Amino acid sequence: MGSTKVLKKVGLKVEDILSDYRLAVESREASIIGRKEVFMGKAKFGIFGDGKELAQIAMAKVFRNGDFRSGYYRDQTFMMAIDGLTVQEYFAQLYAHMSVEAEPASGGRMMNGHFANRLLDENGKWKKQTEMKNSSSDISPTAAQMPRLVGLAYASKLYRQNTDLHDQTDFSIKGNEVAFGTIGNASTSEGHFFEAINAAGVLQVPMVISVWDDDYGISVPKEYHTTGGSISEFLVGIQRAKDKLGYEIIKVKGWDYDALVAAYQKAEKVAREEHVPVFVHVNEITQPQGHSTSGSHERYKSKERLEWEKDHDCNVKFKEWILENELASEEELTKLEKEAKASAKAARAAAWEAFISEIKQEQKQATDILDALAEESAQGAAIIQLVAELKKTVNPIRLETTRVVKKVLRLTRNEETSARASLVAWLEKSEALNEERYSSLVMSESDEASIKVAEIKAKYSENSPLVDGREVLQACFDAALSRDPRVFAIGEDVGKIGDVNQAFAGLQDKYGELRVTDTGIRETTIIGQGIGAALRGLRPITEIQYLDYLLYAIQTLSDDLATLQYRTAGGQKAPLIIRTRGHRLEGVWHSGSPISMILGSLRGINVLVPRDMTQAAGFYNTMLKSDDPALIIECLNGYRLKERIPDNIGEFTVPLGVPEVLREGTDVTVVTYGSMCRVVMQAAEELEEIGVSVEVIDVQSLLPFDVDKKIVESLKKTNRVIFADEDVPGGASAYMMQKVVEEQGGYFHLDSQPVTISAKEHRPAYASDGDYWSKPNVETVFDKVYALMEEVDPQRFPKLY
Ligand SMILES: Cc1ncc(C[n+]2csc(CCOP(=O)(O)OP(=O)(O)O)c2C)c(N)n1
Ligand SMILES: [Mg+2]
Repeated sequence: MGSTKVLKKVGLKVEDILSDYRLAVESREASIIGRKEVFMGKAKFGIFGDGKELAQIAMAKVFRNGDFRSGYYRDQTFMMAIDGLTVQEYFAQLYAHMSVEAEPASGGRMMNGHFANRLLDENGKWKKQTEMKNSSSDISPTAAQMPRLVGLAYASKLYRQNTDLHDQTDFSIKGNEVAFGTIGNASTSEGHFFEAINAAGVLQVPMVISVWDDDYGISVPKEYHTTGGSISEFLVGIQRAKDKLGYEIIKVKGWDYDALVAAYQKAEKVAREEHVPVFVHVNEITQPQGHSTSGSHERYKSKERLEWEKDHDCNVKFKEWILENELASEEELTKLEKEAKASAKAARAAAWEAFISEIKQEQKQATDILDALAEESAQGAAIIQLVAELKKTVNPIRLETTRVVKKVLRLTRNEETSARASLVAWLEKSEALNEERYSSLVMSESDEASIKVAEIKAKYSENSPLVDGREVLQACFDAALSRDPRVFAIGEDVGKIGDVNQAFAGLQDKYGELRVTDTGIRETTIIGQGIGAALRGLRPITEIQYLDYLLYAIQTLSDDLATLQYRTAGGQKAPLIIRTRGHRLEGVWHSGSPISMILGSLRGINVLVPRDMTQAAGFYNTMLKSDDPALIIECLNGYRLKERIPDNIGEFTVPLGVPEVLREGTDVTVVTYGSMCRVVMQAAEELEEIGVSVEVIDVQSLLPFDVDKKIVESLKKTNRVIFADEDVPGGASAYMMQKVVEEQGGYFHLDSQPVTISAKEHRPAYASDGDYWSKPNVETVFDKVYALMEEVDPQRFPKLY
């Protein structure tokens, strides 16, 4: 084919094509040098995008401002092609350069190959997404990018179809943005992949999902992963037809430049214009350096396969194509390759210099003080030796200096010199810096942080109606939906019937199907749908029907949502509210008590456990004012209990981390939450009848927990404490005990050993008797409190049984 014909076919100029080639070579060179850096000990681990350059360059051509990517660790070339990553930043991440300026995706917190742009400014406020090319932040678990991808695409549907959102131009221009996903072939075996593919097909959202198919997942070939060996053939049933909604499926080879360009032009057009999801299967992709720095692919690929990979290397094929079509000469390309390689080398050197000079500078500040201290100290010789060894380190890292400083402070513990004082000051400053570097931003630190939302007390008047608890929530959600068009609720049975307990009853009729929406039974993509939409400026309330089913979504919640602010060092946020109901119903899968699982896996998300629907409503109002995510667990057995609707139902807020004393007492403090509040209050009344005075505290919010350390005040009065809940022994009751007895220093005020009350080690058996002998009840609480009193005064409180 003549060169003009070719240019016409791909719709590109020669210089564009040569610039693509240059980028392909530069990105490849970055992969090659990156691997060497790891083997030289300058970085801990490396995973690279070599072999996958060309498809990414083609995809980048149709990626516009406002669009979003949700991908994985192979996408460096795409990120470079959209100007979302420099080669220097790429290396800064490889080295773990703890600086947002040097490494904007994660401030050095994430492993190499984990990409993201900064959606937030330095104050944690949204930047204009419609003026940027956006990439949601990658995570390592395979296919974990899929649930979020559904939400990123779903946001476009809402922005297009809900005209009340058309003025949100920082986030969307009438829903014209496409969400591009990428995933490895082997990762398509995960449940998350299938759930997300189905969800996006049902929802009909503008999503283009590409599979980078290199036939392997580490060492395991495709026949172990995919029925029939081809994911696009597996999925033929989702192909749309005249009378059937579905996907457009496109199959293309990963080394075929003009076919790739055409494939992505088509994919984008269908997704952007028609809001139809597109599945792009890019096969015949290679892995020139194998999977990662953890091993070589010669161990598991045959000689023939390795040979085939050499021949089908996309950069090699691209060069052949350029030459065949006479778009450039061999010499021109060689010159271009040289330049690209030199540029990658220079970027590596600059990244290393920036990274290592900061560390060396910090080390030098410490060694200067150490040198001075050696002169003054009786331990001089030992210090000189430690410092000499430290200075010898070839590629120093921070911990080596800190270790030496701490050793020297131990050696000189009996000395008091100004140099030693300077060393202590150095350590304190360094620890504060490292706290900031490694442990900040688990939660939002903006002025919208949930912890900063001020309390507005609920107001009542004579006319405040007494209703079923669910109606309190219904009034709260009604107010939220009418106040803010960005708020929407989704979940199983949430739409038409207004959820299984009817807190949204009638609200779909009032606000329409886009605001209060039924979903399929697919917990992890319900959460992903929320995360993606929240990333794009919306305010989703996503419902998990019963707390026990949170397990289906726990991976997405834990790995994606909970880590988001932290792993991006404040570059991204998803203020998602997850609504669910738990604590108490009946049986093994409806008992709603896996609270320690939640506390253990969801740091980064507020975990709120309101005792009734009014407190729950206050938490919803608080969270809708904040930019943090929260899990709000309503009491399953509380929807029909009578409560009064506050007059300011849409405004009042319940502050986070503030426990409430439900009943004052002097003998024993019982700390509890959720449905157990009513159980403990009943037991307290019965104990009062025999002369035991119980103080009952509802912690209300487990994460954060009692931020002003108020509970210990109660222990100062009662000197006895019980932590009661419905989780397993050693679960959330032990968590509360650690907080109060250890963190708050409650230990110093105790005259009796601290006690926990929990459910049994198994899950509750079915029906009322099963519940009675599996979970704590009024009698359990009565007996435990009584036993404490018996120990104090056996005369007054003789053995009961
Ligand atoms: C949930 C989970 N299981 C296992 C791994 C370890 N792992 C990392 S990459 C990988 C193979 C992925 O292969 P594929 O999806 O084909 O992507 P490729 O690396 O070939 O581009 C595995 C098993 C992981 N990161 N996450
Ligand atoms: Mg693969």
